[in-house]
Amino acid sequence: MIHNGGASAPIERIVVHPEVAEAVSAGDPVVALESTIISHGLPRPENLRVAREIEAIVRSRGAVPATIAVLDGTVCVGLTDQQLTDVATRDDIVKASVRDLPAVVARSASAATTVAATSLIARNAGIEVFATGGLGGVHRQARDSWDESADLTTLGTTPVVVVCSGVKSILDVGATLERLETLNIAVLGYQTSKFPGFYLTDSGHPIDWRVDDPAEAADVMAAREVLGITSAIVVANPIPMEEQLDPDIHDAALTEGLNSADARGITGKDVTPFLLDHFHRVTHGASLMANATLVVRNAELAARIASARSLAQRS
Ligand code: PSU
Ligand code: MN
Repeated sequence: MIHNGGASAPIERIVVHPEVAEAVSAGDPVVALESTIISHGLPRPENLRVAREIEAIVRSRGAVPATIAVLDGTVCVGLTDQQLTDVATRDDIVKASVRDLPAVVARSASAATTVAATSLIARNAGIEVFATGGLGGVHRQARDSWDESADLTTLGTTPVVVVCSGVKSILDVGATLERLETLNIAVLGYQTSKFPGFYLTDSGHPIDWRVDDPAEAADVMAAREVLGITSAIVVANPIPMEEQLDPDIHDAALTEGLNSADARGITGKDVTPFLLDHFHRVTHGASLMANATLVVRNAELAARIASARSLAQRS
């Protein structure tokens, strides 16, 4: 808690929703959820519908959802429905990675948190399991642009489990897998030995480790703790083949999107939202449907892993 200039009422800088705080202290399952996918990853009005659906599926699997965002300078861990609506509809929500958080809070601004910022805040609040769509990673022109998401370096030092459908297919997937190795971030395929390709079931890259149920993922979490390892574990959960985006449509949209980003001089943190928006427009909603499907499925699996972990810690 920080006092506002000494004179006026104190401002809470971090507020954990009471339901989340209670679950964390009781050792009950909690799943952290990111907010950039709501504000910058999905178009309105579907973004709010999907955000609510993600929370609902976490609850239906017996875990408490904790969507994380910064509203008017307060870091909120677990949102009310009004706050979730604010993230989805307000025009003043910026995209915040870890480095942006201090400025956002100090200015009393509002922000959606990326995978990096969400995992850091979640871990500080005692939440171990986190669900998203696809991680950030190494961009295709990184050799020249040096554009690599802070999701990677943050996960290298943050002991969470991130359930995702691999990394966004707009990225250089092979290079990102190499960086995950360098940063000591474990990658476990969920019922697969192939690294998922976000909108696509298979990115074409193999992975070394596979788990077949939530209890196996919880075993790996327990072993990580015993070993004193403090990097993240990625649980890669592919979208089912029947629900993936048509690979030809995907490849055409990607080529066009990368050219268009280049032609317009889109750089830095605008690249990812620009490319995702491009996909949603040119595929006439097919990529949106795939994105919504995979993120809801990831939230469901995260809730099951959080439950398995909670059970294992009690026995
Ligand atoms: N996954 C999605 N949609 C998204 C993102 C991930 O399905 O919008 C967001 C995440 O918040 C991720 C961010 O952390 O994109 C990565 O952005 P950048 O490449 O600028 O680090
Ligand atoms: Mn970037």
